[in-house]
Amino acid sequence: MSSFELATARGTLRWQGTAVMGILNVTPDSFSDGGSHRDEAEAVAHALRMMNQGALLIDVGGESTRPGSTGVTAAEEIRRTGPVVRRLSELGVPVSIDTMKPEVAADALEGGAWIVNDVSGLRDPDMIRVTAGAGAGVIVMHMLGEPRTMQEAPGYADVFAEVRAELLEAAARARAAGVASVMIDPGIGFGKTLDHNLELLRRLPELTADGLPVLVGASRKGMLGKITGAGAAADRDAASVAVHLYAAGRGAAMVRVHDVAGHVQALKVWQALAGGEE
Ligand code: HH2
Repeated sequence: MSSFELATARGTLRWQGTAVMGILNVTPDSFSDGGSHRDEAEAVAHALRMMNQGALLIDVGGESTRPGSTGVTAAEEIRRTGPVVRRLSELGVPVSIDTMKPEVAADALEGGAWIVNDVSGLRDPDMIRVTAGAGAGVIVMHMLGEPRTMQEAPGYADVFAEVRAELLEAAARARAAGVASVMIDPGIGFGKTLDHNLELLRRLPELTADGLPVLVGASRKGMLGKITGAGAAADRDAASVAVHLYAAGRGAAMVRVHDVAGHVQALKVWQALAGGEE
């Protein structure tokens, strides 16, 4: 089983095999859990529940990036995420901030966050500056276009080659600016058809071969609805476990999930079996 490490100024995350990142959306409109954790106390309680269930860290997001969403201002995003990030940090919970905005990242890092999770793949140069300045780690995700329009007929000449090249380029920019810990993520569902998503997942070993830890986030996403016919996002937890076990088998260092308990249980069994094969 591979070992991974993300060193940040706040602390170092170390793990073996595939770790679980718990999703905490403090938004009114996220596609699966929008509106359920708007109250600060409830959001913190949910995060602590996920940590008790075995999450390694909590990803706090204040802006939905579901297909078609139009975004919110930095001030509104900070209003949603700032207090929750601060409370979780006081409680010793490692937090990543899921944002495309340097102002929001800066506020979260000041409030104790360890890692910036940027679904726009560091398009804004200020994001790298803010992250490097705070000694934070970064997750670079691939997205084609922007959430409002990304699912309108996404096209690539070679999806795997393009996604890989963009991720490596952004990771190199971050490293050159002094960001020590970088994780990459192919961005399942972000400007991708079902076939694009499937190819990216099948070819994960080629992405992990580049030496950077790889995160996969397919939890409850539309591709799982397409495959299974499960229309409601909340009905896709078994499908989420299936896709993430597949990713674990292809070297994913971390999976980003809503159902932490189910994933931790499934990964323990999978790792007990797979570990014995080595
Ligand atoms: N997916 C979502 C949001 N952030 N970050 C990374 N690194 N990888 C992902 O796949 C990813 C992400 C979208 O899912 P969710 O947060 O559940 O929904 P919404 O954007 O509607 O809040």
